[in-house]
Amino acid sequence: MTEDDLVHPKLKAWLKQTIDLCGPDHVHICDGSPKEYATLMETMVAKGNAIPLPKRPGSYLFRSDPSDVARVEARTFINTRKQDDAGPSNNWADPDAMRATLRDLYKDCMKGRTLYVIPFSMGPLDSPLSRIGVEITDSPYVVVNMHIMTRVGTAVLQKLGNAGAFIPCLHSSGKGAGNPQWVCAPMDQKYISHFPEENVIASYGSGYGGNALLGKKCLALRLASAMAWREGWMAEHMLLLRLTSPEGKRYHIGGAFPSACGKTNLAMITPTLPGWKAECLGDDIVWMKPDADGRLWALNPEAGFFGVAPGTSRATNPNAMKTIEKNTIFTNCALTDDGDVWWEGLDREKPSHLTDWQGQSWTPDKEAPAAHPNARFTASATQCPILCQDWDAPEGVPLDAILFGGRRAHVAPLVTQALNWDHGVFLGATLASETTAANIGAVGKLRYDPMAMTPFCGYNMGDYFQHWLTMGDRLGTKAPAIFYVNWFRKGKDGAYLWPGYGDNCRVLKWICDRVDGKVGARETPVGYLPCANDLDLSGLNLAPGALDVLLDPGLAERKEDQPQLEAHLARFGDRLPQRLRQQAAALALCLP
Ligand code: OXD
Ligand code: MN
Repeated sequence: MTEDDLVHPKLKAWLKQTIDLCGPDHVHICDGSPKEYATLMETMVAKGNAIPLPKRPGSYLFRSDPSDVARVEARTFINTRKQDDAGPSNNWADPDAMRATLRDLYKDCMKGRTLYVIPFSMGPLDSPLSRIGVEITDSPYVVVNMHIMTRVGTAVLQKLGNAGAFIPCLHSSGKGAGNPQWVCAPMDQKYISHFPEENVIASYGSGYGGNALLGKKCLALRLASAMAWREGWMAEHMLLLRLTSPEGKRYHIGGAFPSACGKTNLAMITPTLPGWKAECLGDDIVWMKPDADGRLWALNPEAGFFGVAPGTSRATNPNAMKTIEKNTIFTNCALTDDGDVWWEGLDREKPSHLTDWQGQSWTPDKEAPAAHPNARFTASATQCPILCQDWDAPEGVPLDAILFGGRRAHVAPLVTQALNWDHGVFLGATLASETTAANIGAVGKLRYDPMAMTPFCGYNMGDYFQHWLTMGDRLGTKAPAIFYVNWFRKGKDGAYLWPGYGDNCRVLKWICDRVDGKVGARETPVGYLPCANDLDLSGLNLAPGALDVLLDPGLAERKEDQPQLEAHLARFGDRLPQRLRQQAAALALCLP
């Protein structure tokens, strides 16, 4: 197919305009076929950009430039006409000024390169919730990743017809000349730019993950969250799983945790409690909409996993390990001498020799890790051995419970049930977590990350809080129950108190039983907490005293957090809903 075969006048016009601006040597309209994927991979292997992995059929390793290894929140912009509409949690730029800056950068940026047109759908093509995007990129690495992460190809163009709505997503790796293996622009020339009032995305200068695979964070979260606000649905940074009890009852659970806090592990959990079965529906993004039955229905708009490799192992996530046995793209992992990938946390023993993520010889005496802490795998959802058969059901699945959670060594108990929807929204709005390597910046610093959406909310977060409250009003008694979990609480010796991973099903069981009103809890100012005997701890050997700490509401510690929490909420000024102010005031009254 060539650009002359395109029948959609707006798409044709946008493509022509982009070709004129970016000046590529060639244009390729992607059909999404396995042949297209194979040809691109062959070309990248021939150029030395992709390393085939003999131990994993159909799999390849890529190494990025050392400056281009994660999302860049500091270079991510929401361009609304009024600054206040982007809100205090986003970088803002005037749309006209941003367009002018980008025009200069994009000018002739694709000289000597091929421009790829990727028609993609977020969500199954037959779902009323789905949205179509078209990404134009000069990066073949982006094309192969989009093949896995979204539904790409001719069927999307057919659905679009000549008048269907699509979101234009323009991406260029940038003009940087330095690294022939991985082109990218210097940091101050990277722009991950969103125009939510026009539904347009423009990304320049980075080839990595969420900066470049524009269906993911840019479309399915930042733009979608703003669309959802306008249209009465929700776009959230959540995993989605189905849990089936020994009696055969199904529960659907969505979980919002910040990046690199274990969403993929929970989404693919292997329950340690006999008789409980888990199935994965998604690990990063959930779109949710109230249906005619009054319940909230949830759908994962992605088609693959872009997971953090370090820490993933047969012990922590055996299902992810099976998912990535073949047909997987690895980025910034280490390479073993016999042609496999390796990362910290994969095995107990470190190999005696590796090639590190920067292509240098590595031995275990080296201080620096062999794999980058934000090294990733890209694999199709269909390779997950516990993928739920309803993962691409056009209507989604009805949601029973929503979890919020983060990494918190102190303060937050193992699990808390919100007292009601407003309180649940308050728990989400005050989610606090220690930062990870998923963003370029400091690691391990505490930050408030409401609903794990700080980097992904495409409009003013005060309005986003109000949207959550409004959705609760709409759902009424059919609203999912809200919980706050923390697998990462540490004891005085700095060791984790809770085993996590498969044993998190013990917490999920309590959650399902709470949904059914079958199990006890005690009411505290921070929510309903299980008493020790409300949790199924059979066969688990917790350290003496661990449970007391895990189930402590942490009121004294919260008192210390209070100034930070108040400052966090105060940032939203007038846009902070009164109902959340009331929640904050009620909590303050209960602290010692
Ligand atoms: C991701 C992230 O890649 O949140 O999912 O950074
Ligand atoms: Mn994420």
